[in-house]
Amino acid sequence: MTRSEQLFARAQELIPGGVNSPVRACRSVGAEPLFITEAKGATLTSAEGEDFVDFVLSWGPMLLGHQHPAVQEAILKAVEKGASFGAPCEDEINLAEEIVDALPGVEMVRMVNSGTEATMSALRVARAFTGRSKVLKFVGCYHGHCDSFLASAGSGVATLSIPGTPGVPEEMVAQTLLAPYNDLEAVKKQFEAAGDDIAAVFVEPVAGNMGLVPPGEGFLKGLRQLCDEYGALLVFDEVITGFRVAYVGAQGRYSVTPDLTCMGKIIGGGMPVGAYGGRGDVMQRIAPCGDVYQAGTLAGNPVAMAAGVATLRTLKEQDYGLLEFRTKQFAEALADILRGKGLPVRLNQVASLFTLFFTENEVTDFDSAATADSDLYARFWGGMRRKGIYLAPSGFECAFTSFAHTEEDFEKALDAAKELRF
Ligand code: KE4
Repeated sequence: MTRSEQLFARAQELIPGGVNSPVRACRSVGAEPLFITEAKGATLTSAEGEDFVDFVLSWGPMLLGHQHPAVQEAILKAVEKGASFGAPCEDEINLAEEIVDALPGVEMVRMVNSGTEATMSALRVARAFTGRSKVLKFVGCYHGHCDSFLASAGSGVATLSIPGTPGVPEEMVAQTLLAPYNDLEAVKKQFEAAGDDIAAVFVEPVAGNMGLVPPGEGFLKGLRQLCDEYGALLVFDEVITGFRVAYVGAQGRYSVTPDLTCMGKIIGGGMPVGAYGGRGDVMQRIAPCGDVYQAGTLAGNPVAMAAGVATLRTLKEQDYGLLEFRTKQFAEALADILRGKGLPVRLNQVASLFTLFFTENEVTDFDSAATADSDLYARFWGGMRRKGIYLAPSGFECAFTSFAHTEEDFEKALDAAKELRF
């Protein structure tokens, strides 16, 4: 037994499935997880002492790579002054300032501890502000594990083929309306049928939880128009895309301004942070300013805020265009190698995010993503991991690159792919 196998056996006795988040269990690729002991730059080291080039990056946060010196120093400095105060600290303002300066749609922001908390709180304030109860989401988009968003969700819900989650009351699900991603006509129909009841449209402005699916021409603008027409709030879930598809987020990249924005991942630099923000008049409804209650013992934690501030200030100086170009070259080379082996491959890429779908079809929504061959993905994934390349253990996720990935890292992954046998 390897050390990871031993640890996983022990974990399964104590933790459901041996993991604290289902996607880590690697079930859909027929494998067991590696336990990680250390991460630096773009390298993960497993409990066996083996190194892996990391294309998961903690599911997105580590855009600067692991242990970036500025972030590491900020964390260590902050922790020397105390782990938590339960009272305001200056870095909460500094992080809020960086976010408000960067994202066109954010005038005020509230910190929370995860992406899930961000989306569930944004939904609450959207309902309060509009006085309406329904929410429209897209099939295959994932907005965390709050009840309202678990209808036809992506990520682990899709990977594990969980149709709806027991424990979510029917009445709750009845408040959630669905439309296929990139299908404005379907959204229009939902508004025509229930426009007066729809509080908000939640969307991943670039979908990352059915694999990577970019918004089609005019899709986000069309959502903006429909929300305006019917008085609903447009909410961008930028938990993955914020500070990744551009420093100014997807809202800056595609020039569509949402009413509210949900954030997470990168803004905490690897620490557990989420946030939601947006129009001042909406955000002012939140207590203690207004009447919508939302709170958190550890929200605005000083160590997490310091990591976030250092991350965003460092990212501001990075060349996003260059990383996008390098990622494109790498992803296209990887796709070509696999096509050269006779495999059907569709590549979707935006900035430092990409997914290789093992299908002939263009992938524009969940149904087309689901035509990808999951057995082929599992074999690709297993072969790559055996050669030291760490990819997301599901075809319904995206691959992430970082400013820490070197040309050697990319070469290593391409060499690994060349040696694969299917
Ligand atoms: P968290 O609660 O996991 O911090 O964030 C939820 C969330 C919200 N919105 C989007 C667009 C997200 O991608 C996520 C979380 N993403 C998953 C997988 N892509 C994180 C990994 C996991 O669940 O363990």
